Amino acid sequence: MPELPDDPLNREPDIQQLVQSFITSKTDGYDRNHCLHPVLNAKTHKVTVDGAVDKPLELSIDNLRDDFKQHPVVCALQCAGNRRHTMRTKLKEVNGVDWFDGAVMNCKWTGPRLSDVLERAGVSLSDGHVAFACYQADCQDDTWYGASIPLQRAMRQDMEVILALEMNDEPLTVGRGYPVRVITPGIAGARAVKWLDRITVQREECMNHYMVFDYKILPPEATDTEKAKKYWEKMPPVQDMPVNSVIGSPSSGSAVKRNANGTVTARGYALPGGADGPVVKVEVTADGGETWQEADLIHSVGESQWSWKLWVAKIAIEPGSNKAIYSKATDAAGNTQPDKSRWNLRGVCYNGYGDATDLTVT
Ligand SMILES: Nc1nc2c(c(=O)[nH]1)N[C@H]1C(S)=C(S)[C@@H](COP(=O)(O)O)O[C@H]1N2
Ligand SMILES: [Mo]
Repeated sequence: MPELPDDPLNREPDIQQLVQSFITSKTDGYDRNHCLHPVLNAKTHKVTVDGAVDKPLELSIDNLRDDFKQHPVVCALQCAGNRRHTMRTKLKEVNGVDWFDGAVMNCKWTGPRLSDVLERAGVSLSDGHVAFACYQADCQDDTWYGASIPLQRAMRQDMEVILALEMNDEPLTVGRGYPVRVITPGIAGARAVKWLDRITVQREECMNHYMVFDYKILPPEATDTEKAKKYWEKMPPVQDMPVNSVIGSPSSGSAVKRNANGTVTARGYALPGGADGPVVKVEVTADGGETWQEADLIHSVGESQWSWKLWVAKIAIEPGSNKAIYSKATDAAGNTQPDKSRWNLRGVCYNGYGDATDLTVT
């Protein structure tokens, strides 16, 4: 039996470790939970497909594996709160788990395409949403967990939304949503519902707490919980994540020894915006943005428009204290990171330049 936590498990890996490997192993990924892990039986578990469909389905895990083509997708999965720490320290205090830069992983997921499953059920709406639910555990702010994505995104084969049965060619672990979870490439992790038990085609967005009262970019006027109240139901839920990059090493505040040619080696990851991948360029600067140098993108087997790019750069820096390196990614559609992104109360979708500050270079 795997060890089960007493509180919803929220943790992120060491960032230096995380950027060592293109594929994140099952022990290196972050964990984000609003509930305790339910331990489900794959032999009896069922996923209901209902709502605006001609033929509602009740699919076992065997059905999902044997009755549909299995589709692999390598993609980044990230919490919308990734990098919240940078927003709260660089801009202003925010509410939420204090994620640093490690609430993201890049894995290979395999399972049937959502579009194939929906086609079998016969979708009778042209515009609407596909809601995903897990009724298997009580959440901290709701009795179930749920999310939805636009129906048109769900129906597009090339958007590669899948019902994952495997991660990195092994059955999901309990923590990753065993026996089945949604994987929504390009879209915030909050929509990648674990321990999935229901898929509903509907006109409205999902009304779960985590869809309506969380994971939204509130306007800057929403400066506290009270002032936020009137905005929650007006603002759209986060779907596509923004282009991003971080510096995994050196870490801020560390002492760095220069290479023989007077350069410092920086490494990190870069993420494309939503469906606009892949990342095509990462630039770094050691003079506060006066000059930018292109980093080397590390090509890896299995990379896709949805995966992250690991990068490495050797950048010239004079010895001294209080040195800083910044990174900036650009994706195939030309989206590029701003210096700092806009403050919002819940600290979601921070995508200002990646940084390694307060370096002592010798
Ligand atoms: N059923 C369920 N699914 C869930 C969650 C949850 O609490 N319960 N958390 C969501 C959030 S906010 C994120 S970021 C991802 C995290 O996935 P991971 O724990 O595999 O990293 O799962 C999503 N799916
Ligand atoms: Mo999340």
